[in-house]
Amino acid sequence: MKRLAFVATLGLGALLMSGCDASAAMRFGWPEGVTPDGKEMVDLWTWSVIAALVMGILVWALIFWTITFHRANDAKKGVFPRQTAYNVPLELTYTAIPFVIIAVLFYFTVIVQNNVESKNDDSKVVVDVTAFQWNWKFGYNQVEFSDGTTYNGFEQNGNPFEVQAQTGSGAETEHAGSDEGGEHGELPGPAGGRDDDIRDYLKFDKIETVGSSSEIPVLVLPTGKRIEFNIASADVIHSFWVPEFLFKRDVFPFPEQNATDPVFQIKSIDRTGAFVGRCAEMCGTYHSMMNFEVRAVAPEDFDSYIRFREANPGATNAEALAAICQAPESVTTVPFDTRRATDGTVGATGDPDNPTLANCTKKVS
Ligand SMILES: [Cu+2]
Repeated sequence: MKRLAFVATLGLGALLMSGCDASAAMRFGWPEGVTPDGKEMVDLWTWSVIAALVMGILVWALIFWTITFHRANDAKKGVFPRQTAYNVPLELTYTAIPFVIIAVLFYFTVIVQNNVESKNDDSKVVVDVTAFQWNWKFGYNQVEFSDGTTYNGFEQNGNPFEVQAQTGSGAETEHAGSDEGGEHGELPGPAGGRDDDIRDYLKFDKIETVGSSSEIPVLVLPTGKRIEFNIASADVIHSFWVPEFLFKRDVFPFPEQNATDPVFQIKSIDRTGAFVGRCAEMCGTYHSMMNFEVRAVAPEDFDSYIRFREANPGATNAEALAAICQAPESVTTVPFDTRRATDGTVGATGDPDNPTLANCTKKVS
């Protein structure tokens, strides 16, 4: 008993001294959600784990009680133990209790899921997300500025090859994503054996941010506003995942034929900062390097950002970020280094909680 108490104290001590605060410990390994939905999901997760732990402790206690106090001793050896089968009330009880537990978990899961998946027409920003092997393109389809004015950024539907041909070489780089060529940022090939000319579900916007093998795409979004994402893949199935949103959704090619819902919304992002995004569906060779970054900025900075990009169509995303005093490149992740060499700087390159530029004056266009 003494030894058991010692081991328990040691375990508890290790847990408490490992440096994680109480709220982090209660998330049981999940990141802190930065959206209202994320927080709701953390609560569901926390209570589900607690329910499982209570059940686990009960089962462990029964096991240890049995092996401690009901061991076969000399007096009991060879004696057939007392039989307790066919105790109908007891059997009904332990059938009913798990059923109640499952019903309660199911109830709260459905409530949270419906909340997370809820949509309305009140989005202030509509973003078109295009996933391709192996990067991302983000376009601003609709924006409602803080002063109530709106911006319509939708250009056209179509497949990338057609759009290139129509808009010429200037747009080629913009739409193709990579001016580098390499396998990392190349144009996607035909999908699912279908012809390219029916990829008319892909959307192209006036303001787009495209990742390449040398630059992580940074998607700038405002805090405190409902945001709609319209996701589509140009080739295989990808998955849009921002761990701190605690939400991921598969990105399909041909969403209609695949009977998937490509639209989801988040109610708001509750704080400024940089949040890494990843592809969460095994999509090929460079799947694990298919990262992006969500940069949540104050609404007025977001307005300035969009106006800057609108007024300076030739400017890069990095220049637009610098214009609102944000770090011009991603701070949460870096592009995959194809040289497979490292100088020790691979990983985070800045402070995700404060990715602003020091001593910087905002250029308001
Ligand atoms: Cu992918």
